[in-house]
Amino acid sequence: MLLNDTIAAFATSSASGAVAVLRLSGEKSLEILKTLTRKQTFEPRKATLVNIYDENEVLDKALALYFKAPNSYTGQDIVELSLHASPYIKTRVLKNCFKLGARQARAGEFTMRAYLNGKMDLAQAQGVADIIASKNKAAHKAAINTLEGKLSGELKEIKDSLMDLLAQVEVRLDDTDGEMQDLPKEYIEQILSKAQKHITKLTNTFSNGKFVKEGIKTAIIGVPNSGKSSLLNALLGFDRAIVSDQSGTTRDTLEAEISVDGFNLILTDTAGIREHALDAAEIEGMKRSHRAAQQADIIIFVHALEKTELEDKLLEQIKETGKKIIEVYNKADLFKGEVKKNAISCKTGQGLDELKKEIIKTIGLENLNQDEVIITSALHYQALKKASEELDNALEKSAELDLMAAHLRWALESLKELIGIFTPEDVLDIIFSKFCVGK
Ligand SMILES: Nc1nc2c(ncn2[C@@H]2O[C@H](COP(=O)(O)OP(=O)(O)OP(=O)(O)O)[C@@H](O)[C@H]2O)c(=O)[nH]1
Ligand SMILES: [Mg+2]
Repeated sequence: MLLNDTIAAFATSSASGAVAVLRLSGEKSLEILKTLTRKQTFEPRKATLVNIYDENEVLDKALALYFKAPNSYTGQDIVELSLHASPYIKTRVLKNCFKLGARQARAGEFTMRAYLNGKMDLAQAQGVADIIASKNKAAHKAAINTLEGKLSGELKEIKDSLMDLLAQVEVRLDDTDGEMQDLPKEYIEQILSKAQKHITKLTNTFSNGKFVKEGIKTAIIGVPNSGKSSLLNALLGFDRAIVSDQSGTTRDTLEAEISVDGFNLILTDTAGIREHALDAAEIEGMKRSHRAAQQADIIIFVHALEKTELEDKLLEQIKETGKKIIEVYNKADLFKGEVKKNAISCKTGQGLDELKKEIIKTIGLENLNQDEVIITSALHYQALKKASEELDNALEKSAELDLMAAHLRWALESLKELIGIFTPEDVLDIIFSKFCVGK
């Protein structure tokens, strides 16, 4: 990991737009800016309108911003150029930066530098990636909390209490003359249990965190013609899937996303499942329906108007997946007489708002406190789980000080890895490669 070279990349997407922001970080940034603009002085943090030159030609009129180290995102000298977003201008300016000694930044390299220079810890760096990726209110809130250091704060609190305990244990292990007073077993256990509880509180949020970050996979399953595609369309608010009165209309699975109460639902419409398929394509379609059910977080089982033996059989099969299932009775507009529970009509929209609420409730997100820290990263979850296991071991050995200390050290290592005090380089690479280039 070279911190010394100067890196360059566009921080804005390559899709069309009016402005493209080119970002440089490293020692040569200011020199490169001066050469590109033929201007000798730049006041830090002050936007300046400049000409960008290439050979003797004015290539663009741009806005230049210079951040002087260490007061920048990466902690190094940073230059940001807002260029006109012509692919032609962008390529020429970037090439010139390379000619002047910069190199292409790798994915996440700016944030990695920010982390390595102590501008943020690893948990916060993850927050940066999450906030860029956030597609809905809940994911955004969780990312902001992480970015602002709420998760880091909680981790630090746990870490500090355990470090303190470890220090007290270690002096006693070194004290071969037995001059120090023993640490009461209850005291050790109390500290370990408290940390353990705190970690468990965090890991418990991960089941929800996954839904917050990735959305809730919702498969729509049922026999042919029950109105699955109609339901997808009705929830989406437009005609995405083909609907017809013929059985076996849908063959391929079809995905569409909607937002409910700030959460993302990833809806999958599937082929109706029946015993005798018309052709090979329908057989393959039905296979995919079963697969969609297997992969879903929750299943909406759409009952047909007439309950048949086949339908009962299918429902039993679907129940075997062990997934959460919401049964709905579609075409309520055609029902006469008593109103069934979970009656919906894709035609009139009856019951659809209730269905959306039911999904959020069944998944367990209804009472999610979005102000609290939520673990959304699998890496964070694994590190916390490992720390938790080691604390369990430490608690078990609380009477044997040296063994207890060993487990405590391992628990601390996991926590430190999470915050990034002690993180192997390959792990860093994995984390930062998930970023976009230019961040
Ligand atoms: N009256 C009424 N008709 C509906 C309703 N929902 C769907 N239909 C009709 O039911 C028929 C089947 O609808 P689809 O949405 O294609 O059913 P599907 O479950 O996707 O069917 P396959 O793709 O063949 O498995 C169509 O003629 C729809 O217009 C409803 O709420 N009320
Ligand atoms: Mg269909």
